[in-house]
Amino acid sequence: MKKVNRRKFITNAAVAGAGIALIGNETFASSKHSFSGKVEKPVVITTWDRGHEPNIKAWEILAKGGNSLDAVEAGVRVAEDDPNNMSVGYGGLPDETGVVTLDASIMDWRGRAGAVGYIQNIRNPISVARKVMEKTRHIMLAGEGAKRFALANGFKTENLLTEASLKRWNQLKEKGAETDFRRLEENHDTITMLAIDNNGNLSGACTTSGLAWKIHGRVGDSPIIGAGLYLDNDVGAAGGTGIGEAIWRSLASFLIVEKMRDGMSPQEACVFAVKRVIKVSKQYLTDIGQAAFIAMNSKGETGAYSVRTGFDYMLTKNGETKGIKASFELK
Ligand code: SD4
Repeated sequence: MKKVNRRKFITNAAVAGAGIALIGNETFASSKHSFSGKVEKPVVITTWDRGHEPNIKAWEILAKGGNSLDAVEAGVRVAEDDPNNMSVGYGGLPDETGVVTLDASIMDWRGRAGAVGYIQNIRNPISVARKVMEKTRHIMLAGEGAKRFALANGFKTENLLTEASLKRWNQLKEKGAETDFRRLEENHDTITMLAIDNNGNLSGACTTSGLAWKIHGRVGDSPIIGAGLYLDNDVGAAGGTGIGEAIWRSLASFLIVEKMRDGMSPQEACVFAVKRVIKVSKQYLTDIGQAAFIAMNSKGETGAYSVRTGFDYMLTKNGETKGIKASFELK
C-alpha cells in the first residue's frame, strides 16, 4: 500500500539526470521549487521519500530567513497531518489493542530538547514536544500527563484512527499471535528531519506512531534523545528510523554525532552506526528488520545509510529537493 503511494509521488516529480551520485547514495527523483537569492546554507534532510511536501514546507521557512527550529517543526507536521502516512500522527497504525499512541522529539541549536511519549488523541505531537522544551524544565512528558499538558496549551483531542488504519489493524488481528512487528512491511516512514538555517544553526525533529502492532504502552526510540534524534550545534545532528529497539540499544543518533565530533564525515558516521546496530541488535533485525540513519554536520554536509535495501530520504538544498536511495550494509 505504501509502495503505491511512494511510486505515485515519484512519477509526479521530475526524474533527475542519470548518474547523479551523492555520497554513495543514488538520486532517483527531484523537484525544483522557489529559490531566490544566493543562499548556500539552508539544507534539509528527511527520512523516507513519501513526497517532497515536508521538505518544501521546511525550505519555504528557511529560504525566507526563518530558523531551523520553525522549519523542522512545520516540516514534520505535514507528515503528521497526512492520513496516508500510516506511521506518523493522524492515520498512524495502532498498537495491538487498536489504540494509536504517538512519540516525538525535537532539539535545537541551543542544546534544548523536548519530547512526548505514548501520547494519544493529539494530532501534532511534535508541537507538544516543542512546548515541553520551551515551557517546562523537563525533557519528556508521557501518556495521560502529556495529553493533559497539550490540552492546557491549546491542543485539541481528536480520534486519530482512520478507516484505512482500522482496516489494516483488523487484518493484523486476524493473524493474531503470528503478527510480529519486526516483520511488518509498513513499519517504516517515521519522519525525522534535520535542518541547518542561514545562520548555521541546526535543529531536528522526529515523530512517529511507532511500530504497528506494538504492545500497548510501548515507547520506541523516536522520543528518546540520543536514540531517535541527537544534535550538537558545534558538530552536527543525526536521526533514525526503523526498529526502535535496535536503534535505541546503540543510542545510534548520539553515536553518529560523537563520531562526527571525532572527525568522521556524516556518511562515515552513519556507516559506523549501522555496523554497531547490526552487531548489538541482531535479534531485532529479522529478515526485513530495518534501521536507517540520516546525518548532517555543522557545515551542512549530509549522509545516510541503512541496514538493508529500501531506505530512501529527501534532501533539499539550493532550492531543489531530491529523493535519494541510501546505500546499505547487508547486501
Ligand atoms: C519505532 N523507530 O517506534 C520507530 C518506528 C519507525 O519508521 O521508525 N518507523 O520503533
